[in-house]
Parts: sequence; C-alpha cells; structure tokens
Amino acid sequence: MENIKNDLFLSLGSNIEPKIDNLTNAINLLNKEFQLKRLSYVYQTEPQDDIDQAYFYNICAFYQTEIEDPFLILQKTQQIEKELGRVKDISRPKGPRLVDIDIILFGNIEISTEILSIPHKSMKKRNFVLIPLLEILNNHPIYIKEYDLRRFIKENDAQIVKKISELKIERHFTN
Ligand code: PH2
Ligand code: MG
Ligand code: MG
Repeated sequence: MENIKNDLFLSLGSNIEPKIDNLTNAINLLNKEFQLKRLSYVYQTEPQDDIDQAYFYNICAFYQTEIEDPFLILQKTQQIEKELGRVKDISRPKGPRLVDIDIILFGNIEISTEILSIPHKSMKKRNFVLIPLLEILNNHPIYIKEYDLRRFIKENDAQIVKKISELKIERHFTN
C-alpha cells in the first residue's frame, strides 16, 4: 500500500546577501527532507511589519511528506535555518534574516500554539506569502479556498511584490 502524503506549503524569505544563494541553499536542503512538487518564482518584496530594513526575496514551495507531526516539520525547517547560519536577534524578531522558512499550510491541520500556528497567523496580511502561494496552488484542493486568496491579495495591494526570476535548482520532481 502506498503511504499517504501530506501537503506542505512553505514560505521562504531572505534579506541578507547573498539572498538568492540563501534561498537556493534552503531549497536544496529542504529537498532532502521533503518531496518538492512545485516552486514559485522569486519575488522581490517590500519589508512588512519591521519596515526599516532591506527588501526581501521571497518564494513559496509546495512539498509532500509522509511526516504527520507538524512539530517535526518545524524542527527540520529550523534545523535548516541554523545550518545555513541564521542567527536570531531577539531584540528584533521581524528584522533582517539570512533565511526564514515558515510553515504556511500543512494538510488540513489547524493548530495554534506558542511556537507554531498553522495556517500561518499573518499569511492573510502578507502578499509576499499570498502571491507566490497563489502562483503554485494550481487549483490544489485544499481548504485554502475558504481563505479566498484573491480577496486578501486585493486587500493588501499597497504592498510592493514584484516577480523577478526562477530559482535555479536541481529539480528531481516525482509524482
Ligand atoms: N518576513 C518577516 C517580516 N517582514 N517582509 C517581507 N517582504 N518578506 C518577509 O519574508 C518578511 C517581511 C518576518 O518573518
Ligand atoms: Mg517569517
Ligand atoms: Mg520564521
């Protein structure tokens, strides 16, 4: 019997050089843990929340995994952030980052804890998440529909989000 795969949507961001390399390295490491199904373009995005910092490059990735435990996913993504050299500045929680990997959606799971909320708490307010997510969603049948992505994107349309280029990575797409 084939194992059941869970859908995992991640948002990645970097605003410390080399931004593109940081995203590429993160995707290459994520690809060892999860099965990549789709990857968005790279978007150049205006910083949100903590606005006095360099612009970001953001992407969204759609993975599948046999892992069921969202906290195990979190552990793996945080391990990759560390491995790539991310150092957290606790005085500036939304400040500059080498690489940030956020869990946006994981199957139909809804949780809200101190360390992890799924769906991601701020996704509706962030076009740097919503626009690349919409790009790779491809009518994917998850409960995202109830979020009415396009409507949220319209509400945030003052945020500058500009499509830049594809990320050049080795692709090992499987079904
Ligand atoms: N991440 C933040 C805060 N602000 N702004 C943009 N444009 N992109 C981000 O990834 C981002 C942000 C906290 O994680
Ligand atoms: Mg984040
Ligand atoms: Mg994060």
